[in-house]
Amino acid sequence: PPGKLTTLFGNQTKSIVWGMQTRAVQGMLDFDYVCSRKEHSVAAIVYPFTGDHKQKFYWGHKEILIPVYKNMAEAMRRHSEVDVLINFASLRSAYDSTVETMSFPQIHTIAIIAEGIPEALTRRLIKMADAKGVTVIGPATVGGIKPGCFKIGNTGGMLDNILASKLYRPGSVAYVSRSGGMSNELNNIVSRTTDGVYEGVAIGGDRYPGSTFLDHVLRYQDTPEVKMMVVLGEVGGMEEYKICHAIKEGRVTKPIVAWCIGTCATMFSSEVQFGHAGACANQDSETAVAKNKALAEAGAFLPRNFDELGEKIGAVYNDLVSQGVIVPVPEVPPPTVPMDFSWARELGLIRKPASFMTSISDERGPELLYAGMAITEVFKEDMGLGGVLGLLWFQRRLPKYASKFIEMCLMVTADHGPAVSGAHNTIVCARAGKDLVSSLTSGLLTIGDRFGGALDAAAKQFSHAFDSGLIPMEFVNKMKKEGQLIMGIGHRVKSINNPDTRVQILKEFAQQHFPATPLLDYALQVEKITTSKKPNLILNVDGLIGVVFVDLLRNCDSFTREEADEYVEIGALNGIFVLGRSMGFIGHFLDQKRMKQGLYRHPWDDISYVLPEHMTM
Ligand code: Q5B
Repeated sequence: PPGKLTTLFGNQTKSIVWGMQTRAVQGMLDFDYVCSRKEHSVAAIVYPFTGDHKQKFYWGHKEILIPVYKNMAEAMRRHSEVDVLINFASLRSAYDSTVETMSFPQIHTIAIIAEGIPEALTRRLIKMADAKGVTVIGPATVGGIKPGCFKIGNTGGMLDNILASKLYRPGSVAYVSRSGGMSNELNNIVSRTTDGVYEGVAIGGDRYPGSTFLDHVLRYQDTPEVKMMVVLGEVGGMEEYKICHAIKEGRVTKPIVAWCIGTCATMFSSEVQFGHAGACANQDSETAVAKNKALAEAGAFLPRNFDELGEKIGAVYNDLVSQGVIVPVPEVPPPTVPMDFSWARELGLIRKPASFMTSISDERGPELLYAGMAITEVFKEDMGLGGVLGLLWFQRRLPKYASKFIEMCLMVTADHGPAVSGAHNTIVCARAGKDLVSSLTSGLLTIGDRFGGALDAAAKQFSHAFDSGLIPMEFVNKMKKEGQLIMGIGHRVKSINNPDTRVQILKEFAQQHFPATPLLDYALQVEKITTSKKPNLILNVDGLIGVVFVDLLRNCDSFTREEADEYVEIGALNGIFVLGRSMGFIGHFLDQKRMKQGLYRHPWDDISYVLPEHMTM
């Protein structure tokens, strides 16, 4: 079988990432940038669940596009320079995608980041990889890192960690550990006690890892730039004994600082399974204590406990420096990688004025909030549509009678037949073949002073007159003198002889349930005057809702006077008609569609054509 490579990664290594792991890819790109690589290490992403496309990433300050392929063969064909695959496939698909990867001879290293692959399948993968000369790192791992060259996925953590552990440039110490989490700790320890990490691999916690401690120790032995090694083993398995053997045989001659974690297992009366699948001693020789003893006897440098690991690494390193084996090189500051906005904000380093503000609802948390009230509470308290409207429009819980009144307004304004201008427009639009939203909005756009949109103006006119002390007659006369119509007065078909029961219903409710209705009383006196002139000049549905809403806002104890005036000023009240009548317009739209009504064309005999006569020159 072809031999495996000693050098897995260089500063020109190119990889393919299997899986849409955009954060991990961005992390790799940021690492590449901070290492001053000329080009980024991710050539492409393979993700079978979307079509071929390009995904945006940052390369330093610049935005770049990385291709995403549905199909691995296509990715390999287009990126023949790639020799590393980082496999983020799930435990269910990791086996198949790794087998597929091995069918491409260009790939010599595969890092698999998937916990829980069945051991039988992992063993098959190992066999296949051995036969093809492919190095597998993982499966249950975070990967590995080679400062200045390449980072597998999320290894090394975030950029601040990478900078703190100086992983942007190579040192002289190579390590191999089982745990990905502990490899982060090693990055930190090594960077503080030596000239830094040359390469580090976490082989993963599986009983059968794709590559072993010894595989990496031998690679490091054969890499001239590596001057010393650190092996962080753990309870369970016999892999560490292979290192002992290699030291004794003289195959490994570079100094190794080693420690197996899990020595506390001896304090338990029965066998303990630690976090990793392989971290359990099935016999005495698999205990951390036995393995530490064997490593020390073989000639590795062992601290007395994990806490002293850094000291031991530092001591061995200093020895190598004093012997001239290691000559520390001057530090060169790495290029600056811009920090992600969200991270900088989380760290409290920056602030930015929001582009827009909201104070009515919040969907970000576990539960939707309406004006601070959880939606489950809204239902628990049976707040109804009126209550919800109170929360969203006025940001407060209104008294029960107020919510009821709002619901009644929505009910009475829901429809007033097909002849009114808004319904007519909706119907014409629906019959022209338009969709619901277009037909609805064409109806809504007719709402204005003359039709359904007189609530706010009525509220303003009546309350200004009332507040300035005009008696109803003075108000009517003043409006007439100014040539202005009184908003909320008059109806095309309703009159004192044909009263509008909708107005009647709302009026009676307000009179019975509201604490006070001074503006309604005032408007009814105005109505007496106008209807004495013309029977259709009644207080209409717009006018009634307008004035009664002012009474509600001013007297329900939920608003200050300023707040009450502001809602009228900003035009909240027409919203009641818009919302209510939307129900009717949608009904008309559905009705026309249901009855398969064809294109409407207005009949000629209903149009008076009054063109200017033909002029002769
Ligand atoms: N005159 C509503 O007018 C209408 C007067 C007035 C003083 C007034 C008209 C008006 C104010 C706006 C208003 C909401 C256009 C109406 C609604 C929803 C609806 C609709 C539905 C639904 C009707 C005849 C004579 C003239 C006028 C005088 C009229 N209004 N004087 N103040 N407000 N009102 N809009 O019948 O001397 O003969 O020249 O603009 O409140 O939209 O069901 O249809 O649920 O869908 O066309 O209920 O009143 O009368 O304009 O020919 O006027 O009365 O100056 O006097 P009409 P006009 P003169 S509710």
